[in-house]
Amino acid sequence: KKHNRSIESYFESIGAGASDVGLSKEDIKKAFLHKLFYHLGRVPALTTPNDLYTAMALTIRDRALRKFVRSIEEFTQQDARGVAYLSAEYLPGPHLGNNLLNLHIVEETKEALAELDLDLDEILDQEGEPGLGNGGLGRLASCFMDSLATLGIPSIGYGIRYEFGIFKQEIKEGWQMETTDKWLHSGNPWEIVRPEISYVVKFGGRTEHRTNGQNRYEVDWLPDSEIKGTAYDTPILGYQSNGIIMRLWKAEAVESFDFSVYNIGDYYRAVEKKLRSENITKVLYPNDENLSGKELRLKQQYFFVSCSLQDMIRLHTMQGRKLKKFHEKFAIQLNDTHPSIAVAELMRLLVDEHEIEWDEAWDITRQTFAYTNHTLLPEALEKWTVSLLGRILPRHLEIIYEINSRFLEELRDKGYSGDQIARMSLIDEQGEPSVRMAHLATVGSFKVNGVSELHSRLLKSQVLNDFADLWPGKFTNVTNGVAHRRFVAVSNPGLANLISEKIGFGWLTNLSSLSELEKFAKDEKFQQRWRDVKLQNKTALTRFIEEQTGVKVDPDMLFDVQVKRIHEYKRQHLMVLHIIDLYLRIKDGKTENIAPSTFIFAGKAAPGYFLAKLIIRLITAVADLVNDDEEVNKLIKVVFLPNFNVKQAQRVYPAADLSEQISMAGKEASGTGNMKFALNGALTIGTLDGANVEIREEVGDENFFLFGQTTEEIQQTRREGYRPYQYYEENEKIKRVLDFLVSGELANGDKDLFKPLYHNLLQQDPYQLLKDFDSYCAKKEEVFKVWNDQEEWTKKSILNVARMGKFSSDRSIQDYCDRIWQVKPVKIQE
Ligand code: B1H
Repeated sequence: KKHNRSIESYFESIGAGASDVGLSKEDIKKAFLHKLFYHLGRVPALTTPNDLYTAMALTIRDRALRKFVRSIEEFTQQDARGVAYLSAEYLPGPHLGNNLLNLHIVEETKEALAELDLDLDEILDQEGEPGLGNGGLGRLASCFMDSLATLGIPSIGYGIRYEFGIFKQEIKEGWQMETTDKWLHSGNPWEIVRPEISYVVKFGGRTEHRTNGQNRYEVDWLPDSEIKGTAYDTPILGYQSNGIIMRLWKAEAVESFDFSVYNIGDYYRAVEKKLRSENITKVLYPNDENLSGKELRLKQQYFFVSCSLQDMIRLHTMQGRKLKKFHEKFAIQLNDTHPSIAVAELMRLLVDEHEIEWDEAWDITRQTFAYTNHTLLPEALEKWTVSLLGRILPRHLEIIYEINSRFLEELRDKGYSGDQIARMSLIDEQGEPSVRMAHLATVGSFKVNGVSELHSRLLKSQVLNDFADLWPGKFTNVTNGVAHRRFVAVSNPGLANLISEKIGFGWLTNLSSLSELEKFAKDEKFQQRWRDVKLQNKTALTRFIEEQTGVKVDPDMLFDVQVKRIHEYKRQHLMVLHIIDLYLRIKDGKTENIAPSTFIFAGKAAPGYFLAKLIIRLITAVADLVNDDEEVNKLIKVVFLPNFNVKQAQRVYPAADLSEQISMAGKEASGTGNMKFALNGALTIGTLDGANVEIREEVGDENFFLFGQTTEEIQQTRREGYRPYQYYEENEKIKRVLDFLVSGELANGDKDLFKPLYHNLLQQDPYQLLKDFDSYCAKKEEVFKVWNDQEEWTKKSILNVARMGKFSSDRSIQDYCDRIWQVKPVKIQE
């Protein structure tokens, strides 16, 4: 209490008291004009849209900081156990709208701007977004930041401040083209650079081993280069709570100039070194679940991990705490294996730099880390060749060998066979020797989790089964969730208001209370309003689609949407095959039972992933064919929206009627788009994959369009020797659709263009599209039937929303706290 008063008076004394960062309309207006003038040197008549946005962002940032500083204060004062989330990717999306909601000042801000003849929506639309991630994994990290802040968990998110995030996607003549994402070009009002928080990170060179005077074995690492990492902090506010930091590291040269070179007059070579250092955080690898083993990527991973661990050690020891109690202060969550070199780095810091004995250091390390696995795809499991790792991180390779030799010794003592030991080793000796990062993360962690029930089960029975047998208690599940405040309250205000009007605001902090909507599911008046909201959202999306693609679509049609990264396992092309089937039916005049539909796709393909890019080309080819055909376009239209990102996602989910979650069972670890759609009232057509399984369990089988083989059936099919060609031969519909791909009717007569896809499906069909095709088409017929009964559809839509309470990331974070971190919220008295 006393402390609290003193901090309040401190705030008053520096002009940051409650009245200085007031939240009334008048306060906001005054502060906004102040920012415009003193920060940007503008008067209202001469501002650009970016000036207006920046001034408003800074106004809100002040108010955010005021809250946020209180939580940092309190976390430190209470010496609470905290969480460090290590993630190579974040996708926060635009900050302004979310912060307005969190501060509860949407209306005040709108009015303040209206008095200045300005429109809040236009200002919100100015904001770009930090595209510092590829897809679901990066967005999950940001949903978790939102929930950590809202729940008041002492925590910090560490990552990389890529200068260029995920590429911008444009469509040229139907093909994906990549251009650089210049997200920092108009400045970034949300981040605060901390030049005094910086660390040196070493690379390369060699090690020297010796025994010192006290008979202690010591290792020196003599690197051949050093790079400095500087902290850039972005405050992440919680809903009606304080906030946490997302701390991103930027690489710089230790010295801006190499003076020895500079002095002899070779200015350019001196600058070159600086440029080379900055390369490390230059650009995000756009590979999503398809790794390329590049040296620069390993450097990125080590760079941010080393900065983060050094920072945690500083925070921990700053207040006189013992390093040996590090694990009591921090739980470190590894977001996939991307930061898993942290296991070796913490060992190095403890043993080499802080002279803690190996065994004790290993105990500390294993009580600190927990590892989340996000994929079972073999091509996404990280491996670094011993030769590359040894060249970039010679000391870490030694430490990994030491961890491994002790681990394998343990297995030998337990009587494990040579085969088993080879399978479990941290080093893969088949082919070029390489380090299995998932094994390093598993051995170095006290908990390992998957991201949905199904995925966690498969993790234990497939990829990490030997480890699950050895340490059954180590494995657990935390089903993903989403920031429902961003993805419903901010992005779908129409629906949010309707919900709040009926059941109050409790759902914003306790999503389960959505269940109170169940009793309105059959209420005709409520249903009508539910549909009105959806129609409004669809109308808004219609305008956006026309603006972006030139295609006019009708908001009364069924909006059938698949938005996510383009990948064969996600089977965008299964949806395309069905659209081609519809097209052919319409051309045959067999239009009965087809509900007028607009098929909407969006998503990026990894730049080097040929088939994924060809799938985009196929979608645009089908779009051109369908949309230009008078006979067809009254019944169906096809849209590919370029450059899917968080901002666009916030427009798309609220406008969807049907959510496509059609990956081959066993491949999608969780999916989180599935949750965002259902929370916005879309019904799902999906396989029993990832979190679809749990969504269906929650919303009820009768409110979910299930199709396709189960994971077990997929495996059975493969064991029996799947021959896709047989389906082509025996199923006329499949034959017709596939032949159409190479008929020349697509892409202006080009018969060869889609041959690679055609052959892929006929010869391998690794994701069993042909096997699931009939089941998918049949389910689509059912979709059309239900759609034609709007009351039935609306009832299902309401019930979907009412039963989605489980899928808030607040619940996921609570699960992490209870099952993994053993961390409790810190109460902040205002
Ligand atoms: C997911 C990735 C991923 N799983 C490597 N794995 C990457 C792997 O740049 N890389 O090298 C980037 C991303 N991403 C996704 O994680 C899963 O596919 C989704 O099913 C899941 O919902 C999401 C969050 O858990």
